[in-house]
Order: sequence, then structure tokens, then C-alpha cells
Amino acid sequence: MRIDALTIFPEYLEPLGAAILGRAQSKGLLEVGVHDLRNWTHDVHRSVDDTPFGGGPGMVMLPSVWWAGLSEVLELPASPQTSVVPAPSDDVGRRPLLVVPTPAGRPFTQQLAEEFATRSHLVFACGRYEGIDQRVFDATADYVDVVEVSLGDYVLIGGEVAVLAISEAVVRLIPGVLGNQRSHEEDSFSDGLLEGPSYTRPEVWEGIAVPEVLKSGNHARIDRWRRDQSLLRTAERRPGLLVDAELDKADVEVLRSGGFGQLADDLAH
Ligand code: JCZ
Repeated sequence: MRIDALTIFPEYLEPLGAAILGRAQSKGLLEVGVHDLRNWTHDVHRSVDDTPFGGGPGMVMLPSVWWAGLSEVLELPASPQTSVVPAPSDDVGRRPLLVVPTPAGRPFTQQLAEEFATRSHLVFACGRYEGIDQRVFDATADYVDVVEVSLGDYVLIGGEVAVLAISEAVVRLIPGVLGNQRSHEEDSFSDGLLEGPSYTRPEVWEGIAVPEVLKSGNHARIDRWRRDQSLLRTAERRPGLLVDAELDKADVEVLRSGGFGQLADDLAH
């Protein structure tokens, strides 16, 4: 996989070269290019923004500067309207995907991470200020797939932190990136439930003991206990996830006896 990112704060993306993502690059599983958007400015002030049409606060990033940068990185024509070659509908995996972090985007989920992980080229456009002139994405969509994504319902200052988060979520799914080849079947969300708590040595720490069942050696009991912990934690923190989770009668009973009777009733219907 190749990841490119355009930003006015390239130093903010230095972690893309560190730790697991750095190792993925040494192993030849990943290439990363971080590009300073100001390389494509046209004036001595290296301007990247201007005031918004229609008024309102803040500044909007210039379409000309973004097109200059994106067309180079995505190998598109220097001018968007000149020779539109529609994106071929086959071989989606080899077509670049332009990912635009914005609080107005589609929520980024594990499912989206899995889709992104099948791509060979991700290009991130990191906005700042009030965002990027929409015409850039209308024009790039003639050539590549474009997706606006949100990390969650809170407002960041720019897209860079979202790029770090999305890149981690995607790159760890590439075979060979995680040393331990454990499948992703055990991750939180793979069964639609949150992971329960984990414990390691010592058996008693500061007077607090590890749950007895985990030391019982009875794997059926341990699996049931972990399932119960996942169910109860999900009911407590993310009850909406239970609607799409595959629950059997035993699971619903665990919720009922755990104090989630109303939720259990709703799920039973
Ligand atoms: C550019 N402000 C890009 C994304 N989930 C989420 N929250 N905030 C963002 C975001 C905020 C931004 C920009 C300027 C993304």
C-alpha cells in the first residue's frame, strides 16, 4: 500500500514514520509520502486560504492550490476540466482513494478501515481553517474515488490527527504488518461487541485480585465469562451496538440478570 498526505503541517504527520508504521515501511509493506501543501502556492506569501463566499467566520482553503497538489500526487491533468477520463469501474483496489477528514464526513468505522485496507493507494487531504473549497472534491471525483470521513462527533483543528488515526486502523490490517499474525477476528467490533477487561501478573496487585475464573483453567467457563463481560460492557457504554450484534438466548438472559431488563426486552422483539 502507498499512503500520501497533503498538509500545511507536515511535521504533524511525522508519527507516520514511527513505530509499527515505520516498521511496515522498512518491511516494504507500506510507502508513505507527506507533502507540504505550500509547495504548490502561487504567491510570495504562500497563501493557502481566502475569505468564504456568502460570508461567515474563518477562511476557506484555495481550490487552485489544492488542485495543483492533488493533481501532482494523484497524477491527474494540471487543469481539472481538460481531459476527463472517467474512473474505470473495474479493479477498485488499484484506483486511488482520496480521503478527506471532516466533521461532516461519513463516520469512520472498522468496516471502512477494512475497505480502505483493500486499496493500494490512499491519498489524504488535510484541511485547516473552515475546510477546503468543495469544488476540489467535485473535480477530483471525475478521476478517483473520494470519501469524506469523520473520526467522531467532535471538532478538531485540522485533518492531521484523523490521518494518523485512520492510517493506523488501516495499516494494521495489512497482512504482515503486525508481528503477531493473530487474525482480526478477536478485535473489538469484529463480533459487534466491545472487548471486556484484560488482566496480567501479578495475581494480586495492590490488594486487588484478578477474577478467579481466569485462573480456573476451564476454557469454556472463561469464554462464557468473557462473553458476559463484553455484553455487559456494551450494554453499559454502547447499547446501540447490541441491535446489530448476533445474540443468542443465553446472551439476552445475561443482559437481563445484569440489570439491562428493558434492553433485553427490546432485543428479544
Ligand atoms: C479542517 N477543521 C478537518 C474531523 N472528526 C473530525 N473532527 N474534526 C475534524 C476535522 C476538523 C477540521 C478539519 C479544519 C477535520
